[in-house]
Amino acid sequence: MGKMGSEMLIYVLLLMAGVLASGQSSQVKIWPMPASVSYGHTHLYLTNDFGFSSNYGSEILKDAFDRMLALIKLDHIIDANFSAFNSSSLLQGLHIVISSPNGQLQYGVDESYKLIVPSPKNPAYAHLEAKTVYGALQGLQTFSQLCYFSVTSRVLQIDMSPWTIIDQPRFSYRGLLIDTSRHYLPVPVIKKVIDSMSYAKLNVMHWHIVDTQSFPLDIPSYPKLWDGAYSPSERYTVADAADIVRHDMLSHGIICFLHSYSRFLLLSGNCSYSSLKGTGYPSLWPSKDCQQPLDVSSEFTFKVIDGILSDFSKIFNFKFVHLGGDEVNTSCWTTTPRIRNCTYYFLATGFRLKKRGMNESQAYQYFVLRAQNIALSHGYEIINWEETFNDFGNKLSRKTVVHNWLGGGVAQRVVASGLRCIVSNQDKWYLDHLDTPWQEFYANEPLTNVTNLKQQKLVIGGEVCMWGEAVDGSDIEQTIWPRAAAAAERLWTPFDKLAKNPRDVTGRLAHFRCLLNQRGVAAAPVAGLGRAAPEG
Ligand code: CP6
Repeated sequence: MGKMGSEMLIYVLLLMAGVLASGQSSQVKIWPMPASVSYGHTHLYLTNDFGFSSNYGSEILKDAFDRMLALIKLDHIIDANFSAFNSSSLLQGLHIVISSPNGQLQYGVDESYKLIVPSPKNPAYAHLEAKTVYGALQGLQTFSQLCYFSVTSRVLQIDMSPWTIIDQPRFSYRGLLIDTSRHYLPVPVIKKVIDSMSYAKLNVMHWHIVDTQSFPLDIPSYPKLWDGAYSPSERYTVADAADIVRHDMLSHGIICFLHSYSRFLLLSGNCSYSSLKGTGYPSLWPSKDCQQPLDVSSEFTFKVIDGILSDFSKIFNFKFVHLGGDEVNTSCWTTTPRIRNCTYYFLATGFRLKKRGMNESQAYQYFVLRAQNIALSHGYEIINWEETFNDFGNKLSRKTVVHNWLGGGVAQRVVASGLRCIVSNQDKWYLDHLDTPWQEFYANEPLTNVTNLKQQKLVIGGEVCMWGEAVDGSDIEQTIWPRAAAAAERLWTPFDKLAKNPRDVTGRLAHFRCLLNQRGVAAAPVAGLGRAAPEG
C-alpha cells in the first residue's frame, strides 16, 4: 500500500472509531440533546395535509403546531408525487395528549414530554404526550428538528424512525439577557430573539430595559421617566411591552421574563444621570454634580420605585423581578451634605442605625432591602446581583434568587446559605465577551463545587448575558448565536448526556446553527465568533 493508501486507511479507521465511540448520539441531530433518545433506521414522509389532534383544545397549542409546521416547510414547495410512496411510510399527523392541562405558564411549569414517531405499518400518527401545554411546546420543537425538506423526495421527511424521545430539562431557569438601555432594540428584533430562544429551549428572557444610558420604557405612574430615551421613537409603550409579553407567553412557552430596573434605579454603579436627564424628576438624584445612585435619603425615590413596580406588575405578570444591585458606587451619598446628614429619616423608618447614622454600606443595604420589600408587596419574588449577597446575604429576603456574574464561584456559598442561585459567570457566559469561544460556553457547569443534593436543587439554572454596549439590532443575532446554544444544552441536557469534551458536539452544533440560518436567524458560523486566536 502506498503512502496515500495507508494514510487514507488510517483516516477511515479514525472516522469509524469516532462514530463507534460517540455511539448513537453521533447520528442524532437534535439540539439540545434530549434526556433519552432511541431510534431506528426507516424513512417516513409527512402527508401534504399533515395535521394535529389533541384531547385538549388550546389556541396556544394550535398556533404552536402551525408555527412548527411552517418552520419545517421553510417555504419549500411540496410537489412530491404522493401516490408513488408506500402508504405505510406516510405520516398523517401528530396526536397530542395533555394530561394536566391547567398548568399556568410560570416559572417552574412542567416542561417534560414524550414524543413517539412510529415505525411504518404501525399507526400513521406520531404521538406527543406532556403534562402541560408548555411541555408539548418543547416536544414540538424537538419534532421540528426531526423533520426536514428532502430535495430528492420533494417532501417533508423524517429519518431513523421509529423514534422514542423522553425528555425534560435539567434546570428550570434557562435565560438570556438582552439590554435595551445601551442600544435600543426595535420590537420586531426582540420578538425574533424570543423566537430563536425557543428553538434552543431557552425559557427566560431577561429584559434589561433601562440603565444609565437610556430609559426607553413608558411608566404611566411617572410619565416623564421615558424622556430619558435616546429619542422619541426609541421607546416602548405599555402596549409594546404587553405585546412582547404576549408574543413571549402565548407563542413560545418562554416562562418568565424579567425586567430589571437595575442601574436605573441606581442601585448600581455609574447610573442614571443621563437616563434621567431632562426627565423632570431632579429630586431623584443626590445633586446636580453628583447624580447617581438615586438619593437614598429621599422618600420620593422609594415612591418612584413603588410606582414603577406597580406599573410593572400590570404588564409583567411573572414570578420574578430583577432588582439589580451590581457595581454600586455610593460616594455621592457621602459627598452630598443633605444625604450625609440625614439620619432622622432613617430612624423614622425604623432602620437600625448607629448613633451617628449609617455608613455608605449600611445605606446601600437599606436601599436594596427597601426595594426588595416594595417588590414583595407587589407579589414579586426577587433576583439581585451577587454583590448584595456578598455584602449582606443574611439580610436578604428568603425570596431572593442571587444572580452570579463575578468569577468567585459564589453559587456554592449562596446555596449553602439556603438561597437560590442563577449562574452567569462573566468569564464563561457573557456574550459581549467576543473572545469567549462556544466551547467555554458549553463547558461552564453551574453545579461546580456544589455536591450536596439539596443544595444542587437551589441552583435553579443560568443565564447568558448579551450586554448592549456594543451590539444593536444589526448584529445581535450573530453575537448571541451559536454560543448561546452551547449554554442552552448545558442547561437542558442531563449531566451524564453532556459531552465531556465540547469537541464531540461540534458537528451537531454546526447542524443546529444551519437550522437557525434556515429559519432566518443570522447565527454566526460555529468556527466564527469567539474562535481561538491563531497559534504562533
Ligand atoms: N451593565 C450592568 C453591565 C454590566 C453589569 N451590569 C457588565 C459588567 C461587566 C462586564 C460586562 C457587563 N454592562 N447593568 C454587571 C452585572 Cl465585563
